[in-house]
Amino acid sequence: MTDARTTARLSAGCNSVRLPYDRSRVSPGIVHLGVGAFHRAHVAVYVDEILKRDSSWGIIGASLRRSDTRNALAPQDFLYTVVARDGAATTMRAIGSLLDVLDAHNQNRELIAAMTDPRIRIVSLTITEKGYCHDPATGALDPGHPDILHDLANPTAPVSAPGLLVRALELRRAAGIPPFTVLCCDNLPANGEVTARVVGSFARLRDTGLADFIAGEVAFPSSMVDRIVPATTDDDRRLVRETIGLHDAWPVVTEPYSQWVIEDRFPTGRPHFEAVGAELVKDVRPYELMKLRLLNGSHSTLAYLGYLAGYEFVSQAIAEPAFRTLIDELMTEEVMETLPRSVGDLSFYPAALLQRFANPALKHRTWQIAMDGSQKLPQRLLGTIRDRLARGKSITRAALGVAGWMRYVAGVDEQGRRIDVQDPLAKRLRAIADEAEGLPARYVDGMLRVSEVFGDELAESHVLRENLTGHLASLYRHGALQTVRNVIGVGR
Ligand code: CS2
Repeated sequence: MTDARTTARLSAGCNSVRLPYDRSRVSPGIVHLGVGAFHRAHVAVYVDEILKRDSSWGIIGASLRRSDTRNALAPQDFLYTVVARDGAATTMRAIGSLLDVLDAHNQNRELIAAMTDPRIRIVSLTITEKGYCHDPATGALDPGHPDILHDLANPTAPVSAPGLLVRALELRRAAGIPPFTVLCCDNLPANGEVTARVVGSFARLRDTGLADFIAGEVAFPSSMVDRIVPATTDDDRRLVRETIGLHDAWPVVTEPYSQWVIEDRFPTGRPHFEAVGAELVKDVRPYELMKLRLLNGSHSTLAYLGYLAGYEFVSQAIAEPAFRTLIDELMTEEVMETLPRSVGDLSFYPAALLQRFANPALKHRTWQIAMDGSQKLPQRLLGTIRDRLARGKSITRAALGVAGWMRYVAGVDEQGRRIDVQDPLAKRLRAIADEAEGLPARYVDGMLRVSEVFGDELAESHVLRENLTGHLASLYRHGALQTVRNVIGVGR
């Protein structure tokens, strides 16, 4: 931080930062909930391009959990640098589409006022899987979730995304302002439907008239988002400072690749997204399945097994030939067959993903991806497993990913060190591991009863149970790397 004092800070007043549009003329058209690194390297970049053509789509961001993003970005007028890197090249650009970042707790009234502003026509979301306060296995709202209970008791000062959306829609309805479109940009299958379901259920718990209004008037298009964006580090800040000569408190470092597929359902208007590289389609589902099962399913598998094998970063894990083969086989021999044909020829996709994972310029921690597994596994690996079991096909590799998660959330690594397991269910999962006293079959049995993750049907599958028990026994006995080595090639 001494650097901040000695180096001029990125700010709008600084001549070195030139945007290709007049930022003083930009007005807000989008409120975005969840201004993490991903949003700032993805939607905010597409919108930055839009602003060259149409200045009415600036973004007001909101952080639902932390105030650090606002604190870092406010002194630099919410400008920041996006650094796109791979082994060959590094490019940097300043992004000006974010006009403000509000802290949902300390600036709750301002946030609700922004969401009620008639200029806002879209509220988009990247609040991560757990932000939906839902049951990951079914996608239904969890009415006992602490944030939901809070918002039911305090409907005018909500803290959850469903609570904020419902309150703002209620105020807009009362004021005769047309509703905004809710655009989910999280890694969930049918993410628009999931959002509509949790928002609708929450509204119904509050007021059935309001729930009917939302069901009839508000659009919740689905979208598939893709860009690998690791958490920002001090090394990233240093790189930006050395390159542009300015201190940026919160740049984001990402890969060159970016994809956004959006269901075209925006009754209250939208930016010309197709002009800036997004794909507007009728049905996003095939794209979501492709991305969640191939990319995210591989990512989670690599994260758990890679962490256990001692790899800090994804690029290190994928450089290990056994891991690379496992992930390649997971995609080509297990996931691909489960994907709808309508998504087109995907033969290029696994190799392209392996190359993205190998990007040596990204310091993407296996620990970061390992977070919140209970919320991620259903759509990343369990869907593949369910579909394959229904066809009587082998699930060896996908089940190894799930067993890796079980081994990981037990909370102790292969060297006996504590793992910092970040997951809303962490305590409960750890208790199940402890009760199993090292017996894989007992541990698997306890885990399969976690219905928020496995639902009812998978818990009954003997094939899944046997696969998980065998893998887990091997993970404990031989370690992750040896287990991966033993598994690759199996079932050919
Ligand atoms: C990752 C994703 O952290 C994770 O769980 O799998 O954030 C992944 O990098 C993105 O979905 C890529 O689009």
